[in-house]
Amino acid sequence: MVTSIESQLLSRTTELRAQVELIVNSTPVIDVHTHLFPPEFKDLCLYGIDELLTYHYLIAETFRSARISYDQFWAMSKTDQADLVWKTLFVDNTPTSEATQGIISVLDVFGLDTRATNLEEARAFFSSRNKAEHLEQVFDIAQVSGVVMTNDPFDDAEDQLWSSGISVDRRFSSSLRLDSLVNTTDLAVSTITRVRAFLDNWIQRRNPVYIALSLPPDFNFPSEDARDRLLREVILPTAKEHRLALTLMVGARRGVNPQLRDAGDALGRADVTAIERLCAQYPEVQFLVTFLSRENQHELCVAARKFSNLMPFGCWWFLNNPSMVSEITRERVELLGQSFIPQHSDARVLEQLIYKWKHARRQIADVLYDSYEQLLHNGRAVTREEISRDVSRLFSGNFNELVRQD
Ligand code: RAT
Ligand code: ZN
Repeated sequence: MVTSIESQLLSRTTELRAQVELIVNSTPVIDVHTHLFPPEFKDLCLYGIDELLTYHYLIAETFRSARISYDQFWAMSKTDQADLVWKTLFVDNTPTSEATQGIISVLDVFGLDTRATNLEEARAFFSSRNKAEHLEQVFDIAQVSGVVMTNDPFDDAEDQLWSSGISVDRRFSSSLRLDSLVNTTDLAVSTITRVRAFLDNWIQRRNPVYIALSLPPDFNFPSEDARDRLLREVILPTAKEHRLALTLMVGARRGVNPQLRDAGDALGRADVTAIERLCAQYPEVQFLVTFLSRENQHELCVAARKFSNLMPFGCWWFLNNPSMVSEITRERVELLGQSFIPQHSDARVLEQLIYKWKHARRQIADVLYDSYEQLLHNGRAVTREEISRDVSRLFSGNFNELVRQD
């Protein structure tokens, strides 16, 4: 029986909201930027309550309330650090920040006591888990179909694991992260040639889905510095030759407080026109771009309207809070329709996939509902199939199209 389009239209707002929530919560997502590794990477694969609580986002927050020196904290074992984070942020204070709410979401999903006074129960639960089964369950709960790792070709620990002949879980794609190259290489001409050969070889062996680089707020293009030369002579030609997209993450101010170690980075407003010039000069390269400063978000949307090889993605790091995700996703929907990638998790610990995607989906569903409701108000109702098509495009279609290498 053929049903008429009229009968499929979601013209009642209660039904529309229910369908948007159902579709957003059940559509699998490709997580386009994480720091996760599969179990085959042994100690690099982080999971469990101690890793969750010693996440650098939570360490920074702990120092705001606990009376402890940096030296004392770093001298503690991971278990003791986790105990201190729990006591400080979850027992002595109410966990209202996004990073603390994330822990609550994870404990809750596994039926663990979110008001516990210590970590005994949570530790017993996570250590009883079979790693492989746990991974399946986490991917299933988070509705994540694949994740992109962050792979440093100059990291010895990673290199040893790759070279030991492991076969990597197919849901984990590699990416070629070049921060350490840009920060350390001396730029003799011979080095440029050698670096290109090294990268060609790495790409052939590890098959990354893109090349990535994080950049400071003062990033400019063109410019007279060594980074510019690396971009022009190594990174962009390599991206072109291997038909790989270039992911640029702009606005990180590294080591603002080195005593905080990984938690010591901050952000700064950057210049979006540098990205416009890159997109204009390299029209054959696809650029996936995210900015860390809230102030750059609207400019990035406008730049993306001008360059179809520019794909805005994610609400990165300090922007991965409900209020920011809501605001940024709204301006993207209003300026770009469905031609962007709304979020990535940046997860470092496996179970973070659960909360980062649960929280992001809630904001994304709200924004999409509001835009369909507005469309209805303006005279056009949507169907379930149209919502599914839109969400699939946002959650995986745009990325798949961009990294397709045919
Ligand atoms: O969000 C983070 O965990 C940061 O520390 C960074 O890793 C950032 O996401 C990056 O990839 O540089
Ligand atoms: Zn990251």
